[in-house]
Amino acid sequence: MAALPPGSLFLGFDSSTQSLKATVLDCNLNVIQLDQIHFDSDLPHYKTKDGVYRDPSDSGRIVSPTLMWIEALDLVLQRLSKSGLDFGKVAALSGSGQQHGSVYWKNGSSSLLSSLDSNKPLLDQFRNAFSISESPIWMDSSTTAQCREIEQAVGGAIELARITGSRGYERFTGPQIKKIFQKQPDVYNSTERISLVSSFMASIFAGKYASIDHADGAGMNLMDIEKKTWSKVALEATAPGLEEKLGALAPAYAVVGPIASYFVERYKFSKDCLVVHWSGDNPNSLAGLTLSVPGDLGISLGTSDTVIGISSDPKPGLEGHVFPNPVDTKGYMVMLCYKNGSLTREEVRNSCAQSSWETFNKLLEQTPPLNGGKLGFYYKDHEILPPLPIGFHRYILQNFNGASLEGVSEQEVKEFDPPSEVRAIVEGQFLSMRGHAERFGMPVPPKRIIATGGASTNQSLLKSIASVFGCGVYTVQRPDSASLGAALRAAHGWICNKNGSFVPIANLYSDKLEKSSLSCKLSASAGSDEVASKYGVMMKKRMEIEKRLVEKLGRH
Ligand code: 5FX
Repeated sequence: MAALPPGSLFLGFDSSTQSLKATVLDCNLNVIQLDQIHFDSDLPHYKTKDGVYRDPSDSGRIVSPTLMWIEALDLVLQRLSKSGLDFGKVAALSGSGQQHGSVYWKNGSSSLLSSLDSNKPLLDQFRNAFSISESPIWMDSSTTAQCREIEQAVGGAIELARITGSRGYERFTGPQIKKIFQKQPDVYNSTERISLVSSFMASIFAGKYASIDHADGAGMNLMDIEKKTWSKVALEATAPGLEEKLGALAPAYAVVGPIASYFVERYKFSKDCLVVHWSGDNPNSLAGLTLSVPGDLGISLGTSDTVIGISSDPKPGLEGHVFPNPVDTKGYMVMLCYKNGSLTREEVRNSCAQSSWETFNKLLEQTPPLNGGKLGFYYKDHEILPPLPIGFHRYILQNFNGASLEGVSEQEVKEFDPPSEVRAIVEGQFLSMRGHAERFGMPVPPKRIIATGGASTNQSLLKSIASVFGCGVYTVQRPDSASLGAALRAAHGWICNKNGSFVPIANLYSDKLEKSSLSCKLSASAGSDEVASKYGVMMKKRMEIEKRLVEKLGRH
């Protein structure tokens, strides 16, 4: 097998909701440089809040300006260059895109992509490239009607999940495309290509339309996850002439092509630098966290909280998602996604802990595990899992001793005292993850959990995860697993290309993991089995209450 050439660098990006990050790895897989553009503060003229626009006139519609992502790209490259990065050493680049978000290229834009003028900023050249200037993103929840229509047309929600890995989800790209086709048919007809955020950014770097990769493509309700081709029935249920607008799919480890001359001339990249297909942030996090066997669970605590794992034999159902594994030719990754993550924890921190994480952690640590039977459901935003609207719901379990649910009943209450409220949101979020992970067939207890994302630096949260799940919680050196994973995948794509066929990704790091930026350490030891088993009983009650809430209030 070819080795990574000495002195070579691998560049990974993460085009996420709130920022564009870049991570540079050397050939020993150590991070040597990082940079980041924050959309709200670095590009204030777009007037985004948390990187998005929430449309007050269309409930649940959440979009981001497509051009902002392009301007951020030029800016992050300028910053990397100013801080001394020699782009000429970059052997390959790849990236992560926030999943599901879509970009609509206007008829004729392919020639624009292939003839960029390196004397001009990217922004000036792409002003007229899109048929829609605001890209729908993963936070959008305005397409419930389209989800139900697509499910019905393919034979039901379970059938759509069996084919595409997920039932109809509002944020998935198929329902978003269907809404555009229904509400703005002229716009749909004037679109020659639809990209995901991932393949959109790859297209700019390659100077031609990049394929959607199999892992991110599974987040669209359009791809047959077994065959890894577009599903005819899902395409037909979504919009006419769609296959042509989507282009062919490709494995994530394949190469789109060499970097466009624009970047060679303007930033002095080598003309041999390869653009490896970009993928979704979650698939790339799986790579960056080096999750490799069933039983390894990744929990990302960020704007959205996600749980990811590996499965050789997934059973797609009404909850969770199944995607092809982005760094393997076989096997799948499974994922649960919560919209209410850090922003909702912050809301409780502000109302109960004087806006201070220190106070929040103190309150959490001073309350007992299981919270005296207090259970809470906190949705500051429309939740994805379960599909519930904005609202907080609090219950006290009567006669709860953790041994069984016999004789246990719940009483709904209006509020908790601040310490109980803090523990209720934390335990509630982790109990929900455990409950849904178990129901989805992820191994119980997990072998190990690797925590990542901004809030994974909070030791008190990690301790709670360890005691709710009953296993050790590890952390990686860097919380930005998506851009690190993208840089690692750039190296993986380079090796696969050099080798002329697929190479297992572990070959890249098996002899140097401990010495590389990919290593992880135990941050919270498994709590007691007794406590974990009591949490198991509490979790069952929580799932019962959740089911009733969905029946009463859920999006159907
Ligand atoms: C996954 O399905 C999601 O919607 C989110 O985790 C986005 O990927 C966040 F960028």
